[in-house]
Amino acid sequence: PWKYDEAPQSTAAVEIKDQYELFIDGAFREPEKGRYMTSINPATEEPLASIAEATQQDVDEAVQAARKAYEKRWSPLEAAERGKYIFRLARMIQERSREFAVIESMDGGKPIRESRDVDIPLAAAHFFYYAGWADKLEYAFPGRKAEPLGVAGQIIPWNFPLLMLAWKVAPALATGNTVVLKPAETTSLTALKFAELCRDAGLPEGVVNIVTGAGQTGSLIVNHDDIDKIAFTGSTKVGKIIMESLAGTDKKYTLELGGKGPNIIFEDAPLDQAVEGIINAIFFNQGHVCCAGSRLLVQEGIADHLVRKLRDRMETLIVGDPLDKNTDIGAINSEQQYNKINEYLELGVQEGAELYQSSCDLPEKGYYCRPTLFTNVGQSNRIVREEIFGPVLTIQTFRTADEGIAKANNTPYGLAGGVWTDKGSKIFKVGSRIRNGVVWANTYNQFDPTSPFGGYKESGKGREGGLHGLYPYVKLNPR
Ligand code: TXE
Repeated sequence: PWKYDEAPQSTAAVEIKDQYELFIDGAFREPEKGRYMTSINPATEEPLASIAEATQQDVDEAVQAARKAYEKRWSPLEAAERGKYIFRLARMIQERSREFAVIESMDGGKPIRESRDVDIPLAAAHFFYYAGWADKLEYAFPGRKAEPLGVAGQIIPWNFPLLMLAWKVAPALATGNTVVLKPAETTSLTALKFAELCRDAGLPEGVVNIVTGAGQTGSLIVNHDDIDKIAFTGSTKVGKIIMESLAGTDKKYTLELGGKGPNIIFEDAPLDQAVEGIINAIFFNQGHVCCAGSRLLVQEGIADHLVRKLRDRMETLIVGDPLDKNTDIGAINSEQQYNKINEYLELGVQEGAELYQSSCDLPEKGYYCRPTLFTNVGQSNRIVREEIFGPVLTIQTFRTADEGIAKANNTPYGLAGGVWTDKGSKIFKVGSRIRNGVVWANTYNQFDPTSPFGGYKESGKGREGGLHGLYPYVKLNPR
């Protein structure tokens, strides 16, 4: 669905350099302290590239460049001209989508089919969508004048690297802000490739700055005095630290944090379709998805039958090389995440749950994990309450809709979930009582640049996407 039209495809070879620099004020430059981190290819455990680590002076320079660009070059520009640049970036992502997809899969471990068909086209779609808003803000905010905030500091995670960049950069630019963005340390390459596009598109210098580094660099951005807005996607733990750091400042912020999505299957659901939906909900992107349907809630009468069908379907999933077009489940993003998932697998067994894993072969090297089901779990089990962020599904049953809803809501999180039933009225009744930012009906993981996304409770603050995604980047004044 994201293939807007056929953009002429660049035939350039996919290039991964040995070393990547910071992108500040329209040019690539070495980090002030000369420090570099190594990005590992999780499918092979081999080093992929060295990535610059930005320290205080680099972040200062990036913020200064963004401030100057905001005042002199970007906010004074005609809105329609800003829109043209954003369109150009969208188009360039389309043209280079093959290269982006391969780099994304090598750097992060996700199956090439997903980066090719979802991540990259959807990233382009966000730039197209927000480009369209640039000169129509008076219609987005009738009767009010929407002014940019200034410099936005944006920190993104490793599960959808280019897509998360698009979620954040496109609305910021469309509303006249400039950007200092930090990608996640394990997946910086597509953001740096995007930096090349900004340069080649002739985007005014300093409008987009990419500073790479670990959490320390992120916290330099969060605490920088000359940044007006923070947009963060990542763990609830870091989200809380950021919220505390920002208390008492007048920086605006949005946080998109963790989740433990309930996927509720009623007895009258179309079961074959539901099985596909359950598989997609938890195994898409190795389960590294904040809105993953990681808690399956099944109505009692069909539970045994559904679990059997699910196991059969899991046996057909191919786990392996992210660059192989047949692969369903790629590599776990990092050694750290791989260890975290394995600790949860052990914990689940200790908690008394019954573990089932598909019997597929795994490559000898690389961080791979078999698709996993846990049955015989209780509401108080940590594997039910905590975000695992891997291909691990817990299964609970319920008798009545009320019980299903109560279980769905019994979590510190509230990001997304699904409801499966043949009855339209039930979808609306149940859906409206689930305290999640998104509830899908008879489907899962549908994303669209026009739809807002964001959570309740510990899943975050604010909304990104759609018209709502413009709000965090503007101050509204009377006309
Ligand atoms: O996340 P972090 P991690 C969850 C998921 C995962 C767990 C840990 O459960 O297993 O978090 O992942 C930057 N100030 N999610 O440790 O640390 C960091 O450099 C400012 C869910 O990788 O939150 C990276 O760019 N920034 C989530 C980004 O924050 C800081 C996606 C995310 O890293 C920082 C990712 C600090 N003090 C993980 N510390 C989702 N909602 O999709 C780190 N960072």
